Amino acid sequence: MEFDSIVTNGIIVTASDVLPLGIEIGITDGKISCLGTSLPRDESTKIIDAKGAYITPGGVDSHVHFAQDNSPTGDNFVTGSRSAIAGGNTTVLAFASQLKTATSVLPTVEDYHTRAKDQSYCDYGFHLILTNPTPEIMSKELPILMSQGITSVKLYMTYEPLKLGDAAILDVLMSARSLGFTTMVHAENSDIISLITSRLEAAGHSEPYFHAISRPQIAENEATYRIISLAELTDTPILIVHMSSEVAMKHVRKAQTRMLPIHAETCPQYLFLLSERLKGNEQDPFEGAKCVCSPPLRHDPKDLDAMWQGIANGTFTTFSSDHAPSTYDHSGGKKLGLKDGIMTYKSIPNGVPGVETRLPLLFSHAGQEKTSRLSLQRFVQLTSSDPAKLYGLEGVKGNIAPGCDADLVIWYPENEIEGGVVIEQKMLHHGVDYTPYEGMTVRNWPRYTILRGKIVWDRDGGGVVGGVKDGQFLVRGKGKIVVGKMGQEATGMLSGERDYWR
Ligand code: DUC
Ligand code: ZN
Ligand code: ZN
Repeated sequence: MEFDSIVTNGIIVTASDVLPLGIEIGITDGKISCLGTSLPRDESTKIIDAKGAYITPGGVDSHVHFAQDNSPTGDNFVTGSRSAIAGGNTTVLAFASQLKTATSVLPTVEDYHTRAKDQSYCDYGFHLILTNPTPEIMSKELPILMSQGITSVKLYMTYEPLKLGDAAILDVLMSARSLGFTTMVHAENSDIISLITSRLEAAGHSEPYFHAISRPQIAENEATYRIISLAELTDTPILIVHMSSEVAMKHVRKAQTRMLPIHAETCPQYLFLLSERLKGNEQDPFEGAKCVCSPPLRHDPKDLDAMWQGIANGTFTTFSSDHAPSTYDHSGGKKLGLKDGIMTYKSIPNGVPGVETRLPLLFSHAGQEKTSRLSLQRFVQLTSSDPAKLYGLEGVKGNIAPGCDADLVIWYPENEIEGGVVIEQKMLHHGVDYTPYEGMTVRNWPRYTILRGKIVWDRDGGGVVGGVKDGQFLVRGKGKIVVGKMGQEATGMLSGERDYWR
């Protein structure tokens, strides 16, 4: 057997195993053709030496916002995907967002295709944000999109221009059940947030810190319980995105214990950052705007610990960046919330950047030591293999196995980077002008990112060495249920009771 390249001298980590040092990866035509020892080679075979370091699958960041109209100042596909590969990602799933007034989503998706085509350093796909799921869209257009590889949607339970009421959510869940697309949900109670927001406004509390006060954990808790109930009623798998609080996470855990197909995602900001970051400082009282995201950063270190527990014990299926790129020092970015010296948290665009730092931040805590917060296998599950399964990329992405795309991250040998890597805005490749992780130290960083057999990131040999035409649109299949199963009666229902109305 002839290989185009062989990755040698590394420790391969998959979702299930940490293989012994020295198993080699043979790559042909951009795909992994075999794993083995002493693979045959000749002078034409390219040898990539991992120098004894860990090798993990290329990251699948299943929740990023690139080139969306509501964040015009940050990343387009070129800068966002450039940042992605520099942080070890080979796949991103971004969003195509329907306007509430749009009665067809096909032009929306076409538009997003033009925003990405030939402008991506890594492979990419789209989730569709549904803000107006008309019967026509659900019955005629969703099947078309699914046949074109867009097999997931995101729904919002909050934000006036985006949110759906329970009736519309139920309609979408019923069609998800019959068509087989994956449904992601932003779960926060909109009316709780509105009530507190108007009362804060009346009391003159408008600084960025009050963003966290306006969206208490109970808002996430209620909406999480509600969406799980709607999913249970309709027997539909869901994924609750960007979870931030233990109370809400416990509903997920409980549902999973009952084998309901309820998946959950958390993000770096909910493992590493607290609401005190929303307070400004003397030099810049508005600086907290950099950390405005929703759900908001929580108040107590115990909140972070609870999310870490969900990471380790399997409650979370995916760990995504929710990279939401708004430039800080820009009148159309975060500074929309600062006019004539008056701070208005309500007007600050939501979200933090993080596509490049996601993998190094989590990898820093993954390992086989007692002090590790998660195993290396969990790291792989959360960051690549499970998002690939959930979003219809199993067998293609997220695994180091024959037949899969040769998408790999080669890290530095442990302890080779003395003192670790200090995260600084100036070393990152995104189009945003800050990182919320400035000054934090991570123990390792991707030395190489390999996309379908090609080195696209070589930290010591030129940095970004891939091109904007390297990334391909991924025609995804139907997502797989990773947790639980369908086909159970909802609590209190008789066997077969749903058949009366389904
Ligand atoms: N939801 C997201 O998914 N990202 C950023 C902000 C938000 O509300
Ligand atoms: Zn959201
Ligand atoms: Zn998001």
